[in-house]
Amino acid sequence: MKSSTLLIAALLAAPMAHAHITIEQTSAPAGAYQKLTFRVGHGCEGSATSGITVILPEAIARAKPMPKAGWAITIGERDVSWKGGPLPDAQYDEFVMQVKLPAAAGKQVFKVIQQCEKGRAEWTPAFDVMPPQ
Ligand SMILES: [Cu+2]
Repeated sequence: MKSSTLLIAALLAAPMAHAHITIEQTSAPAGAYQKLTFRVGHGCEGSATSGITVILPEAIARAKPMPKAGWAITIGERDVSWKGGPLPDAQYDEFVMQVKLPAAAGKQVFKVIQQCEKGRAEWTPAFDVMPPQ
């Protein structure tokens, strides 16, 4: 049973070594038109990424995604999706959008669903809206 215990320990530790899906930019003033770059550091436990859906926080009304070769974009009421690739687990890529930040300062949390050829993962990257300048 010792080897299975080690395997479980390795699986629990593995995600900590990754970048997950994060937002490159960290903060900007309220009311600004802001570029957000969602960074995809790996797939789903080795499986290639075939889709990314970004669900907007309540305070952000809409987003304009940047076109991306090899990926089809869908713009929904509260979300933006890219489907295509696939992006191999061993490669890195970025998905970009522009949003209008809310008038009030505060932390905005996005929900990102990563769809892979096998399995999926969910992330909650955050962005800080600073007081207007
Ligand atoms: Cu990770």
